Amino acid sequence: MAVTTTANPATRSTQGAGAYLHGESETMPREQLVALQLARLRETLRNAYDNVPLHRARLEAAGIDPAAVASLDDVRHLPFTVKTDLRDQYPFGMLARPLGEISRVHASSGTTGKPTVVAYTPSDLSNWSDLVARSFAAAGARKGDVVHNAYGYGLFTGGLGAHYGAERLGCAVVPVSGGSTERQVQLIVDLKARVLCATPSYALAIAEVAGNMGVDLSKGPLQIGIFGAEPWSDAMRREIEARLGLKAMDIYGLSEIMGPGVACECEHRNGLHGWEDHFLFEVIDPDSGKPLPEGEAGELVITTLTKQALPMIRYRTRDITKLSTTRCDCGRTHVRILRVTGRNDDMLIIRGVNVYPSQVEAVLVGLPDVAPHYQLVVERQGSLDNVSIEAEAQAGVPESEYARIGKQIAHHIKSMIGISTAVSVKKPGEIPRSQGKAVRVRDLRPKG
Ligand code: DLL
Repeated sequence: MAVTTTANPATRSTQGAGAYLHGESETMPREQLVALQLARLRETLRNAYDNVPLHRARLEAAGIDPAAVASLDDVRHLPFTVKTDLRDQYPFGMLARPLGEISRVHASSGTTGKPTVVAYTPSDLSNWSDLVARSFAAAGARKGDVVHNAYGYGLFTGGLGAHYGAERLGCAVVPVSGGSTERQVQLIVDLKARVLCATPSYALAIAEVAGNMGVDLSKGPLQIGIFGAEPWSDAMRREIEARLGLKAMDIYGLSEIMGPGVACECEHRNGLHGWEDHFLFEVIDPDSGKPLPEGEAGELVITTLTKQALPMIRYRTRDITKLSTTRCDCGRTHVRILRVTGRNDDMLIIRGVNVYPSQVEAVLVGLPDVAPHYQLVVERQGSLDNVSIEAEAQAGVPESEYARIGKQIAHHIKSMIGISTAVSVKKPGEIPRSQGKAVRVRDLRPKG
């Protein structure tokens, strides 16, 4: 692949931070946005009903006539779609368009069984690029920026999704993907990347390798990080910002709905603007399935409004968050999705207390002598599950200190999260580093 390196700071756009790319859509009055959503919802239901047997059967069973949906409140009566539906319909059973109209396929690996396959028409790909470009602009990227894209290229939506979105914005993309981290450091410096795209855990790995190479990236060209694809805490955000000398912005998305760019932070960073002209967002109680009022935490449910190839009706993301439609100072009217703290599937129950790995991260990162790398280890002991924490000492800390550091971490975990758990402190480099999504939980329980 050719790498374009023509960007020059002197030719950069002079727009201020947080400038809108699609001003009219991004600041549309909410009543207008709701009317647009209703019209597009009807089209989506028609597409799903006419072209996807599973959706038609579910809508009929629920007694819903797509043409009769009169208001957005009716959404609560529509059936849910879940990840296993895609697996059961593997590979193309949920497509609303014939393969002759499909131009790209992505897939998520899935830990067990078949992957989840998703597909896009040319119009879907174009909307996706627009939304990633809009997200990047909200995060502070500009035409003319060099964008170092370290999201994985391939079946994962991160690499190509960010790539075409950055191109659409007018950036010069360095399509480096994950891995060969020393080379990444060199490229960031030599090509003067202003924007770094990566998972937050890989961004940290890049900073660490740079340090080992004697390169201080905090004094380098990077100004903006567009990080997502996994949960990360504010403590991690501060750590990454200090090490890389950039402003770290959160981007959210999932392959079943599109990929990166479903939602993104603006310069105010008080939630991620979910692009409501293309998606309908709800939060439900994960146990009862009932919609929750704005501001209450629950499972995010998303309905696509413009997707042709893979219309999704009330897709249960398993991600836990809250919504807010209060006005954002940036002027965008689109709903804010508060940072996703974790997935329902990643929640551990430690001695009766529900814990997400990101809560442990928030305690660990920033403690003196402790490096920002960790794993939670789940084991079966008799009939009970036991969870312990593996943390890592910072370089230069004598091993004789490890026991004291472990006790200190256990103390903080107890006082901040309320659980007593064993902590072992590892030597620098012993916790595996990620090149994509970090593995935060090592599950050693017997399978099956
Ligand atoms: O991770 C798409 C993506 C790529 C998003 C690059 C952002 C940047 P999947 O592999 O299908 O797609 O995984 C989707 O990752 O349901 C969340 O659990 C998690 N996730 C994604 N972004 C965030 C985020 C991509 N900003 C799953 N914060 C989602 C927390 C996130 N979790």
